[in-house]
Amino acid sequence: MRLPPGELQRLAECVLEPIRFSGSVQLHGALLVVDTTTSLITHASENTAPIVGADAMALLGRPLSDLLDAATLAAIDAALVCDSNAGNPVQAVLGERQYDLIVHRIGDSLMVEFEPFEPTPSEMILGTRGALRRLANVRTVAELWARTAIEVRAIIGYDRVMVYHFHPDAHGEVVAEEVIDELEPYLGLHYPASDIPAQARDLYVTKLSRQIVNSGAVPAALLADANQPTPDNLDLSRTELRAVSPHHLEFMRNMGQVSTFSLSLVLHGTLVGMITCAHHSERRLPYNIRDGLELLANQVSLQLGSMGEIERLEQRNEAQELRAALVTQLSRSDDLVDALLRQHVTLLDLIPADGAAVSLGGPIESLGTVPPADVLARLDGVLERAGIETVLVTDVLMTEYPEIAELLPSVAGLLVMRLGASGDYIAWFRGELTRTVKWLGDMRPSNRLTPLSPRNSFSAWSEDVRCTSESWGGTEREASELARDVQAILLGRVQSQLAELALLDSLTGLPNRRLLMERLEEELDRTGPSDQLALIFIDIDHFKSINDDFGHPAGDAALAHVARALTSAARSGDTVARIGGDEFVVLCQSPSGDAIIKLADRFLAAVAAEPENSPGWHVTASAGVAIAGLGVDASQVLSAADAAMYRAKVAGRGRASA
Ligand code: BLA
Repeated sequence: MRLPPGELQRLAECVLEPIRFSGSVQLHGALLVVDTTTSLITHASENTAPIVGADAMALLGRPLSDLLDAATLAAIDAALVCDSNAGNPVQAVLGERQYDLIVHRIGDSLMVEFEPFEPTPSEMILGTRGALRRLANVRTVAELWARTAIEVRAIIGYDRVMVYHFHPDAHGEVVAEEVIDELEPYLGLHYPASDIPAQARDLYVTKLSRQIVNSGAVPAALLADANQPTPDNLDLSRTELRAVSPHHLEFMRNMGQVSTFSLSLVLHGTLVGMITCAHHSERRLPYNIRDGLELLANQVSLQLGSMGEIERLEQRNEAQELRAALVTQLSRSDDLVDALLRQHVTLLDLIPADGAAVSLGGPIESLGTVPPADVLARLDGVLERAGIETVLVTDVLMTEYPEIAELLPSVAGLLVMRLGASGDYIAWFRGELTRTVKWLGDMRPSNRLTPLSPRNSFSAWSEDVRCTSESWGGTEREASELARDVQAILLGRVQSQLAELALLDSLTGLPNRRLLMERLEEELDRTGPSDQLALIFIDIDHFKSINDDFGHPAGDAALAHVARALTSAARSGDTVARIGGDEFVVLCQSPSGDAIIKLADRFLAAVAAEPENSPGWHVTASAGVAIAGLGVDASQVLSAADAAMYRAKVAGRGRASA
């Protein structure tokens, strides 16, 4: 999709903000950092007094045991042994107040976050369990998205719960939403990639949920003990309380969001979407519920993954069946272009498009709406000059290949497979698909204070997307496999043509000596020596004198005349062959000795008939007949027929002898 104005600058600059090192925390909890080698507090958030009842400056340099009793310290140690967050939260009591401590270690630092304890409502726990079960029964991606929004809002009851899906170009879309009636719906709206910059997405792959309690609050800075690294050196990636980017807080305020809770949808290490819950006033969820919802989001991600995989496999199977049907058509047809364009399954069934064209040696033929013939004739040359070796696939021809688009003004989507250097190709064409994309907020620069500011207003804003076709969505894989099949079939045809040429006489098109001998051997194998099988050996009388008197072209014409005469006199089942020079042989099934001589006479009479167009020359021939008797092989039968023919010549030519 075309980028909104200023988006490149935002994409380049928003990613530079070091959000993991924000050096401050949100006000609803406090963070202490402890050096694990000395057990002394090295850093404290400046809001420890209201949260834990001790001044941050007073805590710096003190042991953690000044604040927590031995049992709590032992529970922290035990929690740290667990993988990931399994040991969290650790329960602690300070004076009258109870806390969830969320602990993790990073290098030599122990991070201890204090969240004032709030009991987890039992309906939230039951709701989460029920949701996990119900979501497991959902079968389609769209239903899963919708159900997720319904379930999450039923559990935590924020004003608005949205499911985002990230498109391959990183821009996002609200694909499901549950929202209170008073608010404008955002379902179906798209938003630019820079709304959630790349470094934030990287972080969300490992930190699977975030709670932002008050977008209007100024965060509490971290303070460092003397000689300790400054707080902006602390990696807060895994903390719950990390203060988020001021750009994002401004975004939230502009949207009217005071608090949010977001969950990552991660598939194979990639953030594919998010679930974001927003509320118009301060809200805070107990750690146990946040953790439970992370499990729910994980289940949704796994389900999305397997549904996507099933969908891909089904599409692939369907495409493979269509391709197999096309290949069967190709292998059964003499005319490959006909098999691709005009039979039961066509190129447009394999890959839907407005039109398809095929150039395979002969004239370029097409189906559906395609550019004019003279343009199709130039297409391969244009691709060659554009440096396209085999495949071109685009759904924005005008933007990606302006020089090719000039030739094809009505085409927005083009998929071409070039078939070698021959100029042949298979192409699919798609026209423009005018779509309206609805954006979350006006994308024009006037809707931002500066290019790096979030948008001021988020009301739906429509933009027409031009010059794009429907996406080819990976169909080039089918196209390239089909191209490979077509090339293999073409190669096979050329090879069998060559093999056929080796068995046919090039002047007359009759079987040559090799093919005759093969047939004779086959017949002998099939029937065994038999007086039913005969060879008639026919030799033109005084052939040399035709060449001498009328020239070689007349000699060739005489041979062609003899071939025609013998073929027309032959009965069905007889094989007429030219075995060399002026020698012809007819292999035939013969009822008896007398009948075969009669048959030979019939051939000689056909040869002696006046040739077409009275060329001036006239031919006669002599024939010898041999029967494939007992115990003879193919070459013996041929020699016997040759010898008989010789006897006929000696006896005065123009006759047949046995
Ligand atoms: C983060 N931006 C985010 C987050 C969301 C959005 C959901 C993640 C917050 C979280 O996980 O809790 C965007 N929120 C939305 C969108 C909707 C919504 C699209 O409710 C739609 C309805 N943001 C900007 C600009 C910049 C920017 C111009 O608009 C940068 C100059 C930055 N957004 C930005 C940053 C973060 C962010 C840096 C990370 C916040 C953090 O985790 O520190």
